[in-house]
Amino acid sequence: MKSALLLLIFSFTSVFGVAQKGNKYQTDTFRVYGNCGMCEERIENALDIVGIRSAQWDEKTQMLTVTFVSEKISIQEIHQICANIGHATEKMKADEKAYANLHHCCKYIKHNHEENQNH
Ligand SMILES: [Cu+2]
Repeated sequence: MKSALLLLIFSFTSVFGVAQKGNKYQTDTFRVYGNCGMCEERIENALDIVGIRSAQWDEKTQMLTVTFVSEKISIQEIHQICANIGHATEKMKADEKAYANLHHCCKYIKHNHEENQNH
């Protein structure tokens, strides 16, 4: 009888532990510079990784909403991933090479006078 009670307590605590583990999602919204649907695809695909539950980038507002497991990935790393693929964020500059390789419609930096009109 005593051991059955102990078992009951054990199973309760383990179920509670699992439930807690599954609830460590964190959501953040921040600006990621971009232009179009291609940018959206590029950003969301790059963030389709372990530790990130969902990533939604909005073309009109240029805001990224990301839900992630803070134990697996940090918000800094998420900014870094965007920067690495050529998309600057409100905290991080874009990788220059990656930016240079973006499709011309995705180049979000606007110059006062157009230097290259080759498209
Ligand atoms: Cu684009």
